[in-house]
Amino acid sequence: MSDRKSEDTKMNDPGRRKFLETTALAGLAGTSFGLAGCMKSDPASSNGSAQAGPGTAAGGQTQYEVPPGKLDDYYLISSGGHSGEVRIYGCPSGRTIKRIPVFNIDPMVGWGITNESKAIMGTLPDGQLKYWTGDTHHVHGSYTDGNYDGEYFWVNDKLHGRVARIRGDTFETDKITELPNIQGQHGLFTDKRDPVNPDINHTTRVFAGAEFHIPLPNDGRDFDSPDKYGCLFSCLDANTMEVRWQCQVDGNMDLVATSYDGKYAASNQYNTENGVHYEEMMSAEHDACVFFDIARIEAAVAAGNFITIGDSKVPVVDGRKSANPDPRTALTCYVPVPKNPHGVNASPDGKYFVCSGKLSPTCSVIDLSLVEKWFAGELGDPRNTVVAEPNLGLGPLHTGFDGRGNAYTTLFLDSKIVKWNVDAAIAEFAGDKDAKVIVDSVDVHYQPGHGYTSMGETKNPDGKFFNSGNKFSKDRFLPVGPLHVETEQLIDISGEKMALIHDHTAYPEPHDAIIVSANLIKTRQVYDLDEFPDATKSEQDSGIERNGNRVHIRLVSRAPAYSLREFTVKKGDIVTITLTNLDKVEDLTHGFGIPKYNISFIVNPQETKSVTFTADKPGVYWCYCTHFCHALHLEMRSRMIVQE
Ligand code: RUQ
Ligand code: CUA
Ligand code: CA
Repeated sequence: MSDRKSEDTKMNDPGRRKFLETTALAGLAGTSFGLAGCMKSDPASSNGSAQAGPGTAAGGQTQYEVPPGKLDDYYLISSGGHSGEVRIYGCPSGRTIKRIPVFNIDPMVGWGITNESKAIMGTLPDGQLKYWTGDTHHVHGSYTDGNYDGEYFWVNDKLHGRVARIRGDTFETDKITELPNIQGQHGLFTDKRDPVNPDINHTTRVFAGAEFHIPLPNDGRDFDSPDKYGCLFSCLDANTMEVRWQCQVDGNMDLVATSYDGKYAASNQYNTENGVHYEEMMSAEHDACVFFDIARIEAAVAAGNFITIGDSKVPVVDGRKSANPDPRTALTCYVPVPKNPHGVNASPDGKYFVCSGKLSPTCSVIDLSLVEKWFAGELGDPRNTVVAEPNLGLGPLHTGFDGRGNAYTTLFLDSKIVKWNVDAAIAEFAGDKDAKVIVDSVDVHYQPGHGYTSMGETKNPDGKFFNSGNKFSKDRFLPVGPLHVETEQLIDISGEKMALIHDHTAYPEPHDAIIVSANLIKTRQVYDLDEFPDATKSEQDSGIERNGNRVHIRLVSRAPAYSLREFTVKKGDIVTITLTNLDKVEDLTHGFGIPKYNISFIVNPQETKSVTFTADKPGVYWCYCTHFCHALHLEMRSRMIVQE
């Protein structure tokens, strides 16, 4: 067993940390980022990891422990990056509770294998999956009155430009939409209220920002004329998952935030230069945060002021600066912020959007009431919407809030979380030299990307926890070869000082997540047979139906047996097996695997799923239950005979 204490000492060795930071900076200097030039001495005090923070009870046990038999207080719903999945962790324990296949194939549940999941993922005319890779970054939930209602969660696929919806009652993906004429679907956020009808106080739209500019349409034209490429912001209907409209912008888009009053969505832009190489993308001192006036865009669509692009029927409005010279009619407002900014986050009081500077050591605080003034033609320069720009440290990426007026920003290069006071930052920006902006900082291990607080993206932040999603773990866990696991670190933010509580591992590579109070989520553990039109309702109804060379096997499972002990098909038959699990007991899931046929899936209590394959290999195949279900689980088999 390794010695925790000596590891802590090792990590707190200042020489070691310096080495890391210097290496990171040297790497950047080598690519002429020129960060050293804008780096003052680190304003965040270096107080090291608070290993014995608040919450350490007598006896060495901490209040954060979730003892056997007890449940976590929160669901931490996280993206899984290029695994293409979404994960659920318990918080504060850090225990992995579920991996939800979304854009990937998952042979455990049969995602990408069953006909039902293939229909959601999308198939080509030959029935093969169109894509089975994805890259998930941002998970956001449905809201009612500014709070999570637990009904749905959405996640982006940066790789193929898609948005998926996950049901909050079963935590399974139910719809996937591919967005037309975009690439690099990165930022995603749900709306929280209707901009026109305030009685609609729940989520009805999902916004998606595209990061890469491409020829419009991308059919081979203009490939060598990047100045003609374009980038579209998309709005999906949260209910139907159809794309309602798109808005063309100057530059690209990175992350997305939405206002609590429903009026605005915004996206930070790191490439207002429209560059194709990184030197070009970082040539300007300011990029922008672009605001979308949702009501005006929808009025423009209703008035027919749109085009369509290529084969897509989706209305596209023009949000480029040249098309919007008058703020009083403009669809978009471009607020200049330094420099290649990354995340944009909404403060829970509904007042501010905070854009992290990434290549600038600052965060820009944008006042939404001033954005409204700009759109009313009363502000002039959109830069006047910026009410604070505190200097926080190197590589600020994402910001969370505690509901007590403090913000917590991840510093990628400094490997720190810095806690700062928003009002003090505003006072400092207005000239108050004594404003105490930085409240505290804590080291994380290492290079944090996203950071987010418990309930911090709702009107009801509870100010208890901040999770730091770190991009490098190096020596934090037992090494397992070249690929290290990622570290997620939980920090207690309930006091004045932050306290690092624990590390947990995360398989590469989580980006953003949300921390949702467990009492807001209501899941179901047993399906209803009637939800599945093709369910087989009893053993007597199971059997074989043949129609030419198409054979349909109806099977039911009830522990410890399948309804058919054997079934016979002929070589060349196209076989569909529909399996209904008649067990009603919670947690009584069965599996179904067919050797040599690449078939494996599970059926939960009262669930029906199907698979289709060509019986091209004669012989005997023991279809067996893959999911441990009963004392006779091993005996739970059916024999498929494929006749020559
Ligand atoms: S990103 S590390 Cu894909 Cu949300 Cu910022
Ligand atoms: Cu049924 Cu194992
Ligand atoms: Ca730039």
